[in-house]
Amino acid sequence: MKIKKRRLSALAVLALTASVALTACGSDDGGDDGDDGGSGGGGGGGSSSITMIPKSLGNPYFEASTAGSQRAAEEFGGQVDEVGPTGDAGPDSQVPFIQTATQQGVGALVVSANDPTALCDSIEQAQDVDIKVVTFDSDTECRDLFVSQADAQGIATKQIELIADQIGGAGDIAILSAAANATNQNEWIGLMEEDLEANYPDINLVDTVYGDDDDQKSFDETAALLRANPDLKGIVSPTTVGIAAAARYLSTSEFKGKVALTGLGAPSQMKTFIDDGTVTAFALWNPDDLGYLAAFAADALVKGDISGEEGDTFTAGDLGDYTVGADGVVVLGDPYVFDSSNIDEFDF
Ligand code: RAM
Repeated sequence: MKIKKRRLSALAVLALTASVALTACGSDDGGDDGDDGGSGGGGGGGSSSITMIPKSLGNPYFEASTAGSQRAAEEFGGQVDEVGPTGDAGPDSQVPFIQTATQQGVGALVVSANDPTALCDSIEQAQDVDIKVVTFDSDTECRDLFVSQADAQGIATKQIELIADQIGGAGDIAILSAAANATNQNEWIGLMEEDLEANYPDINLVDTVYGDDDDQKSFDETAALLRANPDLKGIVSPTTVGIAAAARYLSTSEFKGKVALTGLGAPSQMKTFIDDGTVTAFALWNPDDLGYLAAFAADALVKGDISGEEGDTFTAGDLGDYTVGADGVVVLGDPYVFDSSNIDEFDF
């Protein structure tokens, strides 16, 4: 088991919440709060200043990944500042933050992209002035490296395996996704569809809906799905925001225990729903480790230790050594399944 337990203490969460709140104050207009840490690019061996841009602020998943990257920066002697859209995960919602960081002359951007192509003009402008660009969690078609949480095929297969098991291998299911353009969710959905087609003739995917990684929208979409599909046997939600909102809806509805729910969830958000029997099992990786690895990868690029070529190697602190694979992808590890036997051991 590669996943690290108990990485995020209650104290760290408090400190993180405070730092994210402070950063967010200057974020809505593109993050130009005048504090870029003053450290510049750090190319050629200095300290790396990194701007971390999640899909949106306020998602506990990204709060954990930012905490991981800030912990990494303490270890390699750099700085990570988080900026990003508040609530709007639209395709180009991250562009102003990339532009501001470019003007500030940071060393690297670490981005979870809301769209595979919409950020590319601004990312290429950053690269033109030698800013290194690492995507993590959700990729773009333009970047130096993608730090992937796990193999996409493995993530897709695991979720279908879980739902098939939970509905007895037959029946109608639906997907509750994040934003309609999200690179990561769309790749997983495509692979889940292929897996269903090839291996599960008795399971029908009847609908895919989008909650935009917004809690209320995800909750409402769950209610609408169940109204529109009275025979639904299960829901797969490949987003931590979606699965938590769907679980909240199911937990007080007549469908609790009758409609299965699985997908990708944060144990801290899902514990209540495992404990009350709404959900039996779901998967994820450690988002704190993902941010930690992405920051070390960015630092290695800024310092010129790697260029992002296949075969490049670098050390990511206590996670150990990583090798850049084909297409500039670095993989954190395998997805991990959480259920009532282990949920109490995790706090991210
Ligand atoms: C949400 C985001 C993120 C995804 C996780 C599983 O927090 O959509 O991109 O990786 O869920």
